[in-house]
Amino acid sequence: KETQADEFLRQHMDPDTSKVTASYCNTMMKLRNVMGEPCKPVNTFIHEPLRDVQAICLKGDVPCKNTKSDCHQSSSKMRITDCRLKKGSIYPQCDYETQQKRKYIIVTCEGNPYVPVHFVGSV
Ligand code: UMF
Repeated sequence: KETQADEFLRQHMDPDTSKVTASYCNTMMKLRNVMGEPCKPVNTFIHEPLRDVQAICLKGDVPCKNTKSDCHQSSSKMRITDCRLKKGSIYPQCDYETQQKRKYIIVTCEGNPYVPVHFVGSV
């Protein structure tokens, strides 16, 4: 069974990609099997080394806006791609806009080792 940590890797990690094209999100959302029914509205991929993303859990505690337990914010901006569902897009034709950004990211972490399990957002 896929752990929450493995799910985070599948849905949010793409360290080896630096430049993305306009079709990146449509390709990746399918390839990583992120498209459920209904289409997932927003999903972010992170283009930084895994160790740097895992390190976020060890510092940078910030309050969570939702109910999730323990939020951590990166101390530096990270290269990310936000995939946003286009208006009017209906499952199974989930059509995504690809937006490359450099922002601080916020994750929740769990377990031992204490690793990222949810992507909360970017600021
Ligand atoms: N989410 C992102 O991927 N990026 C954002 O900037 C905001 C949200 O919050 C629910 C889901 O929205 C999260 O799922 C996250 F994937 C996505 O499985 P997760 O990571 O908790």
